[in-house]
Amino acid sequence: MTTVTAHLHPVAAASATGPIGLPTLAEFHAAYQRELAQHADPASPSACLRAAALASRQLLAARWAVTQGDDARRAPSQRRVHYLSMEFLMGRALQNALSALGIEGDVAAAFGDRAPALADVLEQEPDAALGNGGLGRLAACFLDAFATLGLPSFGYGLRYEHGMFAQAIEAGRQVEHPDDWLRNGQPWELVRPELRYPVGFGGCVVDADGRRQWQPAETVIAQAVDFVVPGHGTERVSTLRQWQAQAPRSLDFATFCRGEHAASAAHRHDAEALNWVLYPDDSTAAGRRLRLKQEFLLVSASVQDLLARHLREGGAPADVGARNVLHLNDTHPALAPAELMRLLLDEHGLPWDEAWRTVRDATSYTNHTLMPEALETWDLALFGELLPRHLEIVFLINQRLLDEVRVLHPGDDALAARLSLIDEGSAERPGRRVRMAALAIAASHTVNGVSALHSRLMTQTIFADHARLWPERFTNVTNGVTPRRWLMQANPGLSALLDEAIGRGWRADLSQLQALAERDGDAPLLARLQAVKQANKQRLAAVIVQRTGIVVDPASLFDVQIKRIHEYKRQLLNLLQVIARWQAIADAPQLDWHPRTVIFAGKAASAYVRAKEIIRLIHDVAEVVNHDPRCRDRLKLVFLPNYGVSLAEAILPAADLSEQISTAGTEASGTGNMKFALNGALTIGTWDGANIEMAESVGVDHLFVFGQRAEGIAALRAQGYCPQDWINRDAVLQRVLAAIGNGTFSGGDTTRYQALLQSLTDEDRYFLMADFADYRAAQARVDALFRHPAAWQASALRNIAGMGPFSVDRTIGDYIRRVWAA
Ligand code: 26Q
Repeated sequence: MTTVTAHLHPVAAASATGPIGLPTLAEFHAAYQRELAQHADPASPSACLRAAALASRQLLAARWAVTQGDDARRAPSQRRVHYLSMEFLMGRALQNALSALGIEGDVAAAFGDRAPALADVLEQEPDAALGNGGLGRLAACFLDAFATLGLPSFGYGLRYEHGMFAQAIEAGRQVEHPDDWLRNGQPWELVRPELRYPVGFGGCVVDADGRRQWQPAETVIAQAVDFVVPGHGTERVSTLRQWQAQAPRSLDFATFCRGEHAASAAHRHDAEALNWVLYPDDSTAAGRRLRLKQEFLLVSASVQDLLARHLREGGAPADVGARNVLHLNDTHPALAPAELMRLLLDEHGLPWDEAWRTVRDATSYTNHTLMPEALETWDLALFGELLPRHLEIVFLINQRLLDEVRVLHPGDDALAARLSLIDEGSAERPGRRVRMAALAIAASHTVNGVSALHSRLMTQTIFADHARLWPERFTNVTNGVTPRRWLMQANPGLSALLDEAIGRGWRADLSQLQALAERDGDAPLLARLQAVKQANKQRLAAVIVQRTGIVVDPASLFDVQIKRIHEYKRQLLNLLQVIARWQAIADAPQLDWHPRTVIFAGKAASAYVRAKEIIRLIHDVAEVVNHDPRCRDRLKLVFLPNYGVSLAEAILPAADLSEQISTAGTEASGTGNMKFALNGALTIGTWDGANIEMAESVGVDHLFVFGQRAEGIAALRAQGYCPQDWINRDAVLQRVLAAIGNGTFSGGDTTRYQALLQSLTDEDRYFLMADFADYRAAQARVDALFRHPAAWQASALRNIAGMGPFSVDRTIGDYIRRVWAA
């Protein structure tokens, strides 16, 4: 029995933000001054940013060395966690580093008189946005917990030169611009010249000395670039190691000397292209090929690195699993167990069964989505061309798997076909494909979903056959978020209030928030909670006018939906409700409407036409509503462009209402829902993902729950759902759809939203029509409660109080107990 245990430093509550010691601050200043002196314009915010980042990095590097030494000497039973992810959405690093070093306050003071304000310096830093959304931000929160809990660990990712695209809005439409986050250099990065691994592609497999040997046709070098992740209230750090592909030779010297300068470096272009962008559009064959190569680059370099470290520390190849965890953040790194098999079989000569046991001891996998179309598969021909030895290994794993199935379920060929790692193709989708989730499950000792509902549905739907075959493999670990970034740093006003009310210990033990629950009759506390919210809303109002030109009333109810734009997340349902509200106000402006500001932010995938139409419709509706004199200030509609980690930090503390309205059974967990509630927003939401567990923790009366539940949705689907029936019964809904259709929001153009409308009236895949009336009823309850500020704030306080279980520290504790110690 092996274990993973965090060091679980008894975090002195006060040390989380307080100075860890004078030497740290003095060292920081010395390093800071040295860096600044080298700058042409030392008073500029960008010079201060660079100097502060380099000075912080220097202090963190010292902690890194100590942590590495401690980890190498860890107890024999303790496993090191390797978290493989194609995405890490780290956001900015400086404020987090200063706060972890315990010198944020001192640095702010020191910056004040001589240089720009610290806040202006922090604003200079570009987000590290090497991810798309929830899955990538979860990985970043995990690193924070790894470091804070003192868990021996590495995050492994790719160093994309262009992360998530920057979103601009032109004439109401999303326009994508490349994200040039490295343009001013990256002071946080530590290149590790000694850590370089060859990664092969293509070629053939031969027999040599009784072993299979892969002879790749092409090799690139994976160069390690480290990013130190500081822990809070501890001197422990974790490491995010990102791979940069390089050509094995800088240039072909003979070609260069012949004067063919471009040709002499052509191979460099091919190698470096692997790092250009996050998620190349996979609608083209060239894009898919690049994506598969990226996945293998991540996997191969990471597995070589962990194996080398394991051997260096004196481990035997067959003990890799006893000493190491190889965790797959969704299936994107699912080639890792195949690569570890290859190394153990072909390089270390382990027999198959021993190698397979070792791999399965090490590997675990998290699924993040039930959408069948998001389940990754690879064309078998492409797979075999790029990774011939890995395809052989996949076939061998499959053979043994199917033998096991035939013994347990003789004659059930249909079951065997469903469980196979290979999809044999169908009339609609011809061609054989490798099923990455099936590979990940076969290679893992434990597979988890990310909320209770999601984990249950996972074993009842997409992985039902696997769960019958291997029920003991499946478990749940509900997501969580880091209170350090999402409360302490994003919301200093609320943090200070909490410190006074319940002490400072919540940073390291979020369950302490529970002490607030009994205080919901404490009028002075509720008044201060409201004052903090009001100040945050004022700050956001300034951001809104600066970025959109729209003036909003900070006294209005801030109703916020921020997340990727996706049909299942139902931003469109929210917008339909906004239109209905506008129509009602226009009908009877004399009534006592409580002012509302509806705020959206989020990016649409560049090839996702329907999601882009929704962004355009939001802008078209805003144009009409925001200029309707009958509305005056009772309704404002805002779309904040370029949503990302930093914008979320500005928005979340200012929200009154959090929109979590996905079709029940579609949102695996959600993590924004937790961040909102932690910042004192009330949730309007469906019985979906982690909303359910939040309701259970907070008390269901303190959320506005509406809509069909997952079982109801499944029943509607089974009956043959007909959206038109729901429309026919609802005059408000008819009027809303009519307004969109008759060009009210498109200058009389009746074609612009025809396809979008038709998707609602014909198929309505996400059941907006079925949930519309109940959603409006829930919104009416929101309006009613908001008229009673004390009651609203009491509910807000209860929401904060119930967020203890949604700390990422609890999540990682669960992984340690349920997944990584197995
Ligand atoms: C699939 C096939 C081929 C290429 C890429 C993909 C792909 C890429 C990214 C599939 C899925 C993703 C991202 C999924 C994701 O972000 N899921 C979110 O994960 C969060 C953390 O667990 C949850 O809170 C969200 O509910 C879930 O949507």
